[in-house]
Amino acid sequence: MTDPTNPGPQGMKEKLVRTKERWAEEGRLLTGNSADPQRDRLPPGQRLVTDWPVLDLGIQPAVSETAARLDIDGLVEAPVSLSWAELMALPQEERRNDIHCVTQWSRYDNDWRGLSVTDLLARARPRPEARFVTMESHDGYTTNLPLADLDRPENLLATHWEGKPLTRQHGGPLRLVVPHLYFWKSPKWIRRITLIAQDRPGFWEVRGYHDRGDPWMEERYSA
Ligand SMILES: Nc1nc2c(c(=O)[nH]1)N[C@H]1C(S)=C(S)[C@@H](COP(=O)(O)O)O[C@H]1N2
Ligand SMILES: [Mo]
Repeated sequence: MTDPTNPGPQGMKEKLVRTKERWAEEGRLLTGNSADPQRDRLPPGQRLVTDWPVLDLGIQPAVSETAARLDIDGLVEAPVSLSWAELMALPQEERRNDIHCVTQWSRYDNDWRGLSVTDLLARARPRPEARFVTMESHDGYTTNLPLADLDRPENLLATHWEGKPLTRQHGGPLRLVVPHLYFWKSPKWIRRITLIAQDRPGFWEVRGYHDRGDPWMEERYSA
């Protein structure tokens, strides 16, 4: 059930959120299988799409370039707070990866351009007690990760998709992409990454979704 301490942003589509909450309660789409990411490209219970579905809380904030900042704070030696211009002056990197959404669709070979997550984290100098992150977006969405799942070379703070600036509906101007976990762990319109010592579940994690969300283990829902 919805955690009253995490009611979610105002203006979200309550019915849609309630439906996804019910899926978690019912364990919908669970196959009970796991798979080996080295051998099976498609995780259990997923089906391949070639379009790119849009999923969010129904709030798609228009984030101007003056509003588009990124902060990395919390348990760090050197908090990072970068304007859009400062972010754009950093080296750009490319990644190609697959997307796996918990609502069952997967999409192969997405080409991204953006900023290295590992470089930005290194710049912030995490303190030894930092073990998790909580992330905030401009629509009020939050999600959490173990720091080790964020600090991986394949992750990207994406500004471009297939050579074009990331559209507003897909989280432009800046979104995180964490391809080894279900896509709800990849916040669109990202604003802040806070390093913390103890895990703090986010929007979907308090609504029955798994804390980690590994698609190969079919970690759709919490037990
Ligand atoms: N800020 C924000 N990020 C978000 C969401 C959201 O509602 N708000 N939804 C998540 C979910 S459930 C999915 S599946 C993906 C969808 O990204 P897409 O719309 O680009 O396919 O974004 C994730 N990141
Ligand atoms: Mo999702």
